[in-house]
Amino acid sequence: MKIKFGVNTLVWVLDFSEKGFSLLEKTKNMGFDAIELTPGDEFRKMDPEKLHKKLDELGLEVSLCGIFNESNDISTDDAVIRQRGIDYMRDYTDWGKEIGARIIGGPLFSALGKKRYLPDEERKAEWDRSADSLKRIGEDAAKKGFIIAMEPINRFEIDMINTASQAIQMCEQVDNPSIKMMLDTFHMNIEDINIGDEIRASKKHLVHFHTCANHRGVPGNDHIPWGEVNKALNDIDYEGYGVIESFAQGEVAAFANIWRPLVEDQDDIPREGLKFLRKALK
Ligand SMILES: [Mn+2]
Repeated sequence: MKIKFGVNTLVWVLDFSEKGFSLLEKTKNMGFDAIELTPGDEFRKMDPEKLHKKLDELGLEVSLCGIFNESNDISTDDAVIRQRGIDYMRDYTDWGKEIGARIIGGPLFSALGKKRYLPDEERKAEWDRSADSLKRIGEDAAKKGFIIAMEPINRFEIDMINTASQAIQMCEQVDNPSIKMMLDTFHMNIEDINIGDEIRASKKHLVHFHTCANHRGVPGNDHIPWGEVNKALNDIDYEGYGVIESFAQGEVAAFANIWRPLVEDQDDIPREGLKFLRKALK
């Protein structure tokens, strides 16, 4: 399998910015093929040319991670807010293209943290509004050769797409070659019935993958069925990235409901994780 490994900057910081440029070297020195940047709105302040040059010098590939919040939620009934989300994706992909990225992953269908009881018809209306917004985002992204990878997120963090099969359903409804899906073993461990089967079922749409421990600590020192993950990714000839994602201790960790140190040294998550994943997924 031609998997390449990356690490998400959330392992160290909340919003990646120019202050975090040393993470690029650090990632390269750890032996990763790619870095996944989560800049939040900081991307607007970063010179894409400078970043692209730095990545090229290091020989590091790059992917992006994004979220929506209540101010730019593409599924809400307020057209002004939906448009803000569509504009955000246009700007983010413009910038992303300039740094040499071509994929953005994340729960890019609704606002992170939205969790409500809704009558069925309202839930369906939200879903359809999200699909319509994604069609517009996809039209723009396709022109740039960019791909949006929708990530199912567990029930405690979002109330729209929690499982692989829901993400497949959204891909099929949107029906645009630039609107695809990703999976994350941390979320799959909570929501999916059989991790291998769901990976295989996602074959047509799966373009990105987060290789996380079930507790967000070191992958391999956990109970994810990595042998089954490896078999399933090989069965579908997966060729994308495998990205380690965790959350820096302190404020960033609290954002992800992590209330205890997962490791003594935060660098152990990517360093030890990569060592394990290179043997486990191949
Ligand atoms: Mn993830």
